[in-house]
Amino acid sequence: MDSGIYDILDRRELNLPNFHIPTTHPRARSLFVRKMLVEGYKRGLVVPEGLIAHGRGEAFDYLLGEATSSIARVAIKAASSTLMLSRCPVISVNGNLVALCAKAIVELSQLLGAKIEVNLFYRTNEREQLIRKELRNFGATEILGTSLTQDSIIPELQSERRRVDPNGIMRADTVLVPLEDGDRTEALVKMGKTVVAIDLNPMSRTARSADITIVDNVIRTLPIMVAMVKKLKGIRLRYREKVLRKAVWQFDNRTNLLKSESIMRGNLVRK
Ligand code: PTJ
Repeated sequence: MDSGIYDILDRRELNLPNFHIPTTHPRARSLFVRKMLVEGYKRGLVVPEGLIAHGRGEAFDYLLGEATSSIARVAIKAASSTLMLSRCPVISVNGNLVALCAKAIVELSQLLGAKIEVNLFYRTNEREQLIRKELRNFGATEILGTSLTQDSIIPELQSERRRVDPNGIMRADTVLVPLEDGDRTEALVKMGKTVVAIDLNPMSRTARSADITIVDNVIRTLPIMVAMVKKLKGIRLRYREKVLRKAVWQFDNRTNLLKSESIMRGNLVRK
């Protein structure tokens, strides 16, 4: 089992109402993920636009073969290493991400000692609180970015995403931005931050502007990242930094994106 969603389907960890698709159905996983998002929408975590964004992601995932490629795994190792080497890593979360991966986000933040900051494109106080509550249910203790009384502004960014926590994204040296819009990634890079993105679209501005882009579905990537960080933490201390630095140094985002595009083109010809 290499992905979180297999886990969920097999162990029925999430007991979603009215999900009657048998696990043997050829598209069971994909339908289950849709159901998770729809439930997230009904609970107020996800915006309607988030369902559309997911549809775009699904199309790219289909071309990718709905599996985490060896190319994505190289990026996951470089991303995990970068986050482990960072002084102040922050995981930025939005509605879709929390509906799909709340448990893995919390586990990853605990393993990395990374802060979690809620940063919404369609920001409302009500959604911020619901997302905060959901993350707390999965064991998160400190969640930044909700009810910002004191905020910092990301320069040159017009959307609601420009308002960030002075002790979170503003202070971070590395920001993990799963499911992102390109504007903020570009702005964060301009501010000198290292940006790690997870995006199924290797041609997006986010994918191209980030320092490390994992071209994969967040629902598969985050549990793999959790396992990767655990594995890297298991390396004897005196060798560990060398291994981490090598994974970062060997990684080239442009080459990695081209390889992901090539997987998609190959599948397109075969399908
Ligand atoms: O919760 P909010 O208010 O912050 O809003 C979140 C959305 C997703 C609506 C907002 O960030 C948005 O509009 O995103 P975009 O600009 O549509 O970008 C979403 C990107 O994520 C696209 O490139 C999709 O291909 C990609 N994507 C969608 N679903 C997934 C994904 N990438 C990885 N895993 C997914 N499950």
